Amino acid sequence: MALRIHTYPHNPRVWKALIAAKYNNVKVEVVEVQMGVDNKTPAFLKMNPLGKVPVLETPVGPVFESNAITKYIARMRNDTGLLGGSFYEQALVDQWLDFVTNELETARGMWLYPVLGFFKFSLDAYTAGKNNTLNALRVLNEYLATNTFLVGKSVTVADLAAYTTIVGLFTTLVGEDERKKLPNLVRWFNTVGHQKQVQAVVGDVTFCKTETLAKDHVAAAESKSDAPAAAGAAGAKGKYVPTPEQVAAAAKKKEQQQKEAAEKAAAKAAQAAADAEEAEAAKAAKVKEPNPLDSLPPSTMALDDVKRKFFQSKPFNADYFPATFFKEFDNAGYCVFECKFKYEDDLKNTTQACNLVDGFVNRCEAVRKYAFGVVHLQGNAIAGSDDFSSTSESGLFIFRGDKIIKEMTDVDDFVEFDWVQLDVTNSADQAKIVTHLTGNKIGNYDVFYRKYIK
Ligand SMILES: N[C@@H](CCC(=O)N[C@@H](CS)C(=O)NCC(=O)O)C(=O)O
Repeated sequence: MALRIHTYPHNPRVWKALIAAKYNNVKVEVVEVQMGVDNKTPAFLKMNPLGKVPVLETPVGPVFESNAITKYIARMRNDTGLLGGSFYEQALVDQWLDFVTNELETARGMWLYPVLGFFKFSLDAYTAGKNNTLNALRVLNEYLATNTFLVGKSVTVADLAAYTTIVGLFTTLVGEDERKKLPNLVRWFNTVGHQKQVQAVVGDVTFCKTETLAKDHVAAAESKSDAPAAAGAAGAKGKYVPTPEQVAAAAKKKEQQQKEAAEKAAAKAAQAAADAEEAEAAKAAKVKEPNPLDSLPPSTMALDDVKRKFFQSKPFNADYFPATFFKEFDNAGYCVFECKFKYEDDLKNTTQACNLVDGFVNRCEAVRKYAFGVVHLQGNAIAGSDDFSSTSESGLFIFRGDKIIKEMTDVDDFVEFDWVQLDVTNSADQAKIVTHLTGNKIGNYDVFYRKYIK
């Protein structure tokens, strides 16, 4: 029997389990639950007496609680490392899972659920929910200043739980201004979100510009002064009971106040949108700081030409570097560096090693304008398996100027590599350049994954 997960569609608590299933290549059938109906049946209550989703049906019995479900699926394959490597890493995975559930999810619910119309708005709950959520996000942001992922060097279920919980925050509540204060968290969010397994389940995420308020939020704040009158109208024995006319007049007054509040909120929202547009336009108009690389003496070689000539045939023009590049290379205007990833232990799992390369290449976006690079994985093919052993990662970059460019040293991964400058006039170094860009082997190892930064 295949695993079956019972849930309503687009449930973030289920996303983390489905993403883990993608990493582990585990088939999970999604059984759609009509809330309030299917989850109240005796058969469902037998699987989860609380009548809550998700529930996972396994060949030996049901499992409820989304973290337990996610860990069950993560445990089905050891080599993907979704539960952490060492004993200590496993504890850290549990630490962050508990943090997400207890510190982030609870607070997020208090802030988000009134906006989604699940609960009535309450100012106290809103204030506590928002403050506690932002505080938890600040803790994550601080931690991610020096860590690429929550645990170790690759994605674990801790990242999946945090990511799927934060999606709703970034799309609905945590607006642009707040996100600017959380740069490490946003960088991590984008890195996790770019993983193909995450994309396959969650897809692209559109960030909100400003916080969405609950419909009854503004109205509740405006009508707070009515509270004593409403209490007086409760009509308990021996207390003042208003006449039907007074009730009608109070209702009319309240309706008028709500109308005014709605108009005020709409005007405020329009003003906020206009302000945001103005700020955007001002930002676009602001003259960009000149990049010193743009004021270098003109070069006889254009990187765009190098890229175009190298890729003019598919997958690349193998003759271009040996036959043309070394003759045309402008030694005064460019430099070439070889790089080697320092932590081979992190490459033991082939899928994760490929993910690491993809993440690094994604983070090199700003590098492309002034560089051409390649990164690859090499190792020993294991007979009868898609995996490789003794994997290492290395690469090569041609940079504008005479040293490694700032755009590169700004990339988080930069410090995880050893960098050595190559001499383009030296034939041994020329051979290295050709091998990095086009070779099928590095030493005795097969190059099995290669990405260009172009
Ligand atoms: N801690 C549980 C929470 C489950 C939960 O609250 N599920 C909600 C939907 S996301 C539910 O089924 N609510 C239905 C109800 O309370 O009747 C988990 O992580 O699985």
